[in-house]
Parts: sequence; C-alpha cells; structure tokens
Amino acid sequence: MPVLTEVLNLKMYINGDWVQAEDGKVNDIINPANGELIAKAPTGGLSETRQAIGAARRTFDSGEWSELPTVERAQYLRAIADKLDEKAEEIALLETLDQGKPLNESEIDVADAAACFRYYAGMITQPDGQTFHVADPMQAMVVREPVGVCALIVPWNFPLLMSVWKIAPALAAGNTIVFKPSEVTPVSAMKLFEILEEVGLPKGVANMVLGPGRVVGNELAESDLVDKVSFTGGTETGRNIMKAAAGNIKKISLELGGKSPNIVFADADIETAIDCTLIGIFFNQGEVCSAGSRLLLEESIHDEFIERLVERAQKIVVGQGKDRETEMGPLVSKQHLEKVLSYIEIGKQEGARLVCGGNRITENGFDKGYFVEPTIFVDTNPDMRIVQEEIFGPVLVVQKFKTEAEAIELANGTAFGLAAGVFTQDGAKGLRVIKKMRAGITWVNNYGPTYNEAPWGGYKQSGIGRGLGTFGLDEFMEVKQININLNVEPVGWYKN
Ligand code: TXE
Repeated sequence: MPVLTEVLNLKMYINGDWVQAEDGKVNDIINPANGELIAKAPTGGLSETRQAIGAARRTFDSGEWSELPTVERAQYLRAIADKLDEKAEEIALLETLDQGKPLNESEIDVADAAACFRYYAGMITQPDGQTFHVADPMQAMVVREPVGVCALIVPWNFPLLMSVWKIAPALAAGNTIVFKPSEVTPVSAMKLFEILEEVGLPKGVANMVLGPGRVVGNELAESDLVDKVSFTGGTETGRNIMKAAAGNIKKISLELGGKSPNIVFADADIETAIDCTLIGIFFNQGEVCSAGSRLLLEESIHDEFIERLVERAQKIVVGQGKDRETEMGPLVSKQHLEKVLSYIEIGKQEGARLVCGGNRITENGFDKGYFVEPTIFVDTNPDMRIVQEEIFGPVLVVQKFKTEAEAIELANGTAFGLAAGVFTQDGAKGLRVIKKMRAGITWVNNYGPTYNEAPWGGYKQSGIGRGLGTFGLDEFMEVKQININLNVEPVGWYKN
C-alpha cells in the first residue's frame, strides 16, 4: 500500500483553472488517526465563491452542457467512473488518511462512487417525458429540463461518496455546479475534480470552492444566480440554508441528521440482529446520518442480547484506518471528538448506565488521534438528550419495550425520521411495523445497505427531498408543460 510522501497542496477549481485563495489563506488538513499534516487547503471566501457561481451561470446559460445530447453527457460520466476505478487505490487511501475510516470502507466508497456515475449515465439516456390526450386541437406534453446552476454542499463523513451522490445526477441532468466539500475533508474532492478535468469536462461546468460553510456555503445558498442548493449535513445548518435560500425561492434538497431506531423483537434471528446492530452503529465510527443509534429491544431478550452485543463490541479492532486489521477508525476531528465525549458525559449525568466503552483511547500512541471506544448505554428513558439528539459517533443508546405498539411509539419519538430497522422472523409483523415508521429509509432483518437505485432521504427534521434513484435525478430537473395547438385559428372566445 503506498503511503503519502509529501503534504498535498490542494487548490480550488474555478472555470477550468486551479486556483489558490486570493488572500493566500490556507487551512491545515490533519490525519485524525495521528495528528499529522496531510494537506494544505486554500480557504476561499466571497470573491472566489462569486467567481465560481459566475462561471457556472455563464456556462449554463450558454447551453454548452445543458443542451448536449444525453448520450454525450453519459459518455463523460462513464469516463469519470472509469478513472475512479483506475485510481481507486490512491483515492481510497487518501480518503482514509483524511477522514479516518478503515481502508476497506473507503474502498467500498470509491467503488460505489464509480457505480453511481455509471448508474446516472444509464438513466439519463432512457426515454423521458409524457404526452397527454387532451381536448382537440391541443397536444399536451411534458419535458424535463435541468434546473440551472446547482450549489452542492457536503459534509465530512463520506467525503467522496456524498459528493458523487450529488455531482453525478446534477451533471447527468445537464446542470452546471458549484461544489463545496467540508473544510475538514477536502482531499478526495480534489482528486475527483482532477478526474473531471482529465475527462475533458467543458470549463465552467463543474467548479469547486473550498472554505468555511458560514462564508462560502452561505453565499452559495443566498446567491440569486444559483437556482438550486443541495445540502447534506447537520440539521441546524440545514435550517440556516433554508433561510438563506429563501431570497430567490431557490429549490432545496436537504439530507440532515438522524437518531434512527433499530427495533429487535424477541422472535428475531438474534445472531443476525446483533451483527447488524454492530454495523448499524459502529460502521464509519458511527459518523453516519442513517446510523442505527437507538437500539429498541423487546424486554424479554434485553439482558441476554446486551451481554452478547457488548462481548462483540469490545472485540472491534480500533486503530488507524490505513492498517488492514482495523475495523473502526478515529473520529474525524478534535472538535468532533470533544462533541462525542461530551455526549458520553451527558449520558452518565442523565443516569443512563454505561455497559461498554465510554472512553477516549490514548494508550500505545493513540493519544495523537481521536479514538473513542465502541460505547453502549442502557437503562435510558425517552427524555434523555442522548436518546433525542444526534451524537454522530460510536455511541449506541438502548431502549426497552414490551409491546409492538410501544416499540412503534418509542421508535417515532424523536424529531428525526431518516432511517429505521426491524428484526423479526414474523414477516407480517416486520412489514406492519415498517409501515408505521415515520422514516424515509428502512430495512427488515438488516441494517445499512444502500443502493444507487433506491431513494435516500428523510421524514420530519431529517430533511427535504431525496438523493439517488430516479427521485435523485428529479431533484435536479425542472418539469415543463408544452401545449401545442394543432389547428391554428382564432379561438373566438370574445365575440367582438
Ligand atoms: O456539519 P455542518 P458539522 C451532523 C452531526 C454533526 C453535526 C455538526 O451531528 O456532529 O451535524 O457537524 C457547510 N451555510 N452531521 O458542523 O455544519 C460545511 O462547511 C452553508 C450530520 O461538521 O452541517 C460543510 O461543508 N453551508 C451529517 C457542510 O455544511 C454551511 C453529516 C456540513 O457541515 C454552513 C455531517 C452555512 N451556514 C454532520 N455552515 C449527515 N446528515 O450525514 C456549514 N456549512
């Protein structure tokens, strides 16, 4: 496995040029596993953001991309996918060094990213539109068109994959984009933009600005020259974006936080439920919007289930993501480590009982990174902050229930509604309970798999709109009604 031999010098990509911040400001990008500097990233501001928006606007209005035949746009998308495959090893390693996640998880992300470009390349060339039989002499039809200039703002938990979930459908639909990665994890985004340049994407189609959310992100959300903002991140930031986007009634898609319930009934296949519970909360260090961060257990199996779950959780190998044996990496940043540790303290103070983990790991050189033990709280009640608020780390809270109705009530009892899982061997009960979940993404007897084909997004305060699938493409398209008069003569409505 190659290792990084020098500090990377990141740049922004505006109108086909690689640029630094005008005032020369840079931001240090740190490997969260050992605190080493891995890259320097420009800190863009208003001026760079406006230049990028201007380039995207001019390019969109020129029609150079939006009016390209879809087969040609699809060729670009497939070329991007091929390059991602070619460079998968390098990009996966960089993602791990930047974000912290285990290498095998980064490898899955890169493969999924390539598949996502191919998926939308296929979709955009499919037959599209509708025609209607309306009263003679009219012919009515519907065509779909790109929205225009799209601002795409992504977080740090799946830096590459979240970018691609937006960039692939936005470009497929014929939009031009201004993309902003998280200031914490911009490395893989730069690799992706190098690929966009290599495949010859016309200048101004895809632009990337780096910098703080409250400056760059806010300008993208506010600008009258931007037609749509698609955001994934925290619920509070989502609220700010909604307000900022109100000026020109921008279209918005928001994929926000979660506190998703994972319900295990006594009649479940217990080994499967334990296995999936672990994946649900400890995959990607629990930094997953759809994490199964609340385990709802039927009372009769509670104690035995917890005993076996803890036994397995304690065996998870925590370490540097780049080491092949690592199963869980460090948290993404010092700031985020502090947030997660503070929630663990809150849980203790609220009277929940810690049965696994609960500490930062500092021995054997781990003190240079941001490692937290897999952590499990039991004896919680629904009013606790650790039950209601998104912790976004490897912290599972367990809730107990006696009846199906109680399980449903507890499961739906937060402000969020992103995902939900149910484990039972009673097929009718599984479907019955899932249908009651106020959540956009659900699983029965599994937790976590995602598919390019299936819509991704939440109910309630988990967001607005959907990513992926046909729904994900719809978010980046306008719908136009066209009515053609087949008998061109005056209608005669007014008599004189
Ligand atoms: O996310 P932010 P943060 C949750 C998770 C986490 C919390 C805060 O609970 O602990 O959010 O994380 C940009 N206008 N999720 O602060 O702020 C920012 O630069 C426009 C859940 O890191 O939401 C970055 O590119 N943009 C989540 C992006 O928003 C703004 C994933 C996400 O950052 C902005 C991440 C503004 N005013 C965190 N302020 C999920 N749903 O997966 C910031 N940004």
